[in-house]
Amino acid sequence: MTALILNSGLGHRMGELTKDHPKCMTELSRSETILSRQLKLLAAAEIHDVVITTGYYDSVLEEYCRSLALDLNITFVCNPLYASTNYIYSIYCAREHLRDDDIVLMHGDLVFEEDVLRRLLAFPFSCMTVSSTLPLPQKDFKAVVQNDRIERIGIHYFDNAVAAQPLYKFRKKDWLLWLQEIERFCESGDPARRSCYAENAFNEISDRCPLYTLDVLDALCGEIDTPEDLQMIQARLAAIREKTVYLCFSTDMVHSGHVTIIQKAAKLGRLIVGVLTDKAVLTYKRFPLIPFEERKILFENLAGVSQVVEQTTLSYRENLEKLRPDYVVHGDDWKEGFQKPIREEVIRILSSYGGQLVEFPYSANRQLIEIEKRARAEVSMPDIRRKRLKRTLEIKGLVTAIEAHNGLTGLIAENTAVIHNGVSRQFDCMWVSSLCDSTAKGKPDIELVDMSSRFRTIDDILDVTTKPIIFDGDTGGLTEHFVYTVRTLERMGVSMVIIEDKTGLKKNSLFGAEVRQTQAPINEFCEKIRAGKAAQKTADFMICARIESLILEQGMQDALTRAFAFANAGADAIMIHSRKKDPSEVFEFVRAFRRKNETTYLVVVPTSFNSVTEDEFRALGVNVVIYANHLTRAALPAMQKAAELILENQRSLECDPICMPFKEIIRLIPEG
Ligand code: SPV
Ligand code: MG
Repeated sequence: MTALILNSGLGHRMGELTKDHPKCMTELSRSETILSRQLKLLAAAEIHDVVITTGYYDSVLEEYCRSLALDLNITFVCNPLYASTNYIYSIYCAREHLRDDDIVLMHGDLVFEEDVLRRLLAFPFSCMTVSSTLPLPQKDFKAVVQNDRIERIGIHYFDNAVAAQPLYKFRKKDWLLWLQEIERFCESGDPARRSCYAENAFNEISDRCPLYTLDVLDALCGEIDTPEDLQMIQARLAAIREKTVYLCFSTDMVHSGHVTIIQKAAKLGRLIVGVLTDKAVLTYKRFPLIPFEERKILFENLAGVSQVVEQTTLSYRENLEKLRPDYVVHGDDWKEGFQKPIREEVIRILSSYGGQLVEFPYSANRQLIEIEKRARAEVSMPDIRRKRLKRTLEIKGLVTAIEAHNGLTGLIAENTAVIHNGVSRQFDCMWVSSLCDSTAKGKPDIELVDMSSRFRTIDDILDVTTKPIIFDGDTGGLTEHFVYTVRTLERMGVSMVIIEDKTGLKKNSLFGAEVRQTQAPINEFCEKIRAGKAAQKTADFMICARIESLILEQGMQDALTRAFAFANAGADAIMIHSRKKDPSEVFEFVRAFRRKNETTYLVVVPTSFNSVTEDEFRALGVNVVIYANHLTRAALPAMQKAAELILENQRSLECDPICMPFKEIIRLIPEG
């Protein structure tokens, strides 16, 4: 795309203001002229090739452009007959520079909002800016329009006409038609054809040259011909600067793409940046490398940002209702996919008070993908991953875990996110269940799968995920063995091990007292906790004591006595288990425990008492909710069904509808 700016004219109607420089150098404010504004907007829109036709005060103009030191390749073409011809002849003089590209053409006295240029460039066809809301001007351009297509442009047309501004985008093919006609006019030998409007030449070929209207309505897009025009446009620009723009960031790594969108947003008005809190980021994205407070300072110090506020949810609702910005700016990447409902809500809220959503093309370039890959590698390192469970507990109060028993289920735990009723959610961490790990190997949950094999499962999950891990350590085995387990888990980057107060042959708790199981004596189990705590090397690793008194029908008092003893022995967390559908015994335990102990984390596994919501657990003072076996239990019937369908039909066609297409599986498992 090449920009053509026509600056040859005398601008005599401006009086004193153009006494010693061309009109385009008229100041709009202390920091910008008509021309510097145009050039900066072009550079911001990534249009770097500019042709400027000059004449009146040509060397002053050239020197001024150079002094702006913008990242532009400007070609100056002087129209030697500027005093006796019109810009049709200036274009003719510049013709050799205008043959190879699409063209954005503007008069040198035209002032427009950045959004007008953005829309012009995004328009799929050749177009001219018009305004259907402006009254038809007596002396200025009007366009005669038929079905959005322009048939005539000039100052004398009033029928079927709209006010038009000399700002065009031409696709090369269409432009060359007009240019050819301009050449014909200028080479005709008739002086009148060199001093008329270039649009007269367009009118000759408009049937062959499709030019559409881009209706900018009330947006600023106007020429400055007189000091009165200047005053009016200065007032409009001041009003634009008064406008507020809202842009939200969750990122912890600012790159050139962010800087560009900030610059573009700041052009629309006073820019308020919303920074997502850590808690909000955790609802849909990986853990931020930099905490909220630092990310906020980072944005406060970026050029173009006027104010930074916190955004506490992925939904913009709260901040939009409070700030009522004139514009919300976002990349256009949220039109589809996960954030689509968030976008739709933003549009609804904006339209309720007349705000506008401005979307810029989003390009996920290779460099960006590389940065994100490095960030993910960083957050999956053992030292960083391990401490994140504690940090997430501090941030959220209540965290959720879903079971994972191999790399694939790890990826589901890692990547599944939803937006439900405008609220985004994902799991905070993963539970490596003894039941599911054993089941995946076709073995009973009786500590038969040895620790080395369990570590192998953890390793497979660690390999492809970043989220923290809570490990189901069964009974922890002998105290002498448990200390080694603690060190290995800690070294691997696991955040918490849960050991249950059973001894001898452990069976799954969901059998309850139906099978013979023995609870460990309190002292013995306290000793195991103490030894484990003494063995760990970092402050991040946590040991959770799991109490089986309710499972083994030993009563509430026994459960509470054990809980206080285990907490005193150094357990970072207490897990209370129950296999009753009715949650009242768990509630009673949690309430009684919390009355005396407010700090030790409380963990529940609501497989049986599954009607209780996370909010209810949070209100009671529970900190970790583990969905302990649901991926295994959901997968099993689906696999059984597939096997049956193939057997019944003696082919796999009938089984296909319940199978995930391979393309989707490949998407779930990215390469590299
Ligand atoms: C597991 O998931 O292996 C557990 C929880 O220990 S439960 O099956 O409920 O005992
Ligand atoms: Mg278990």
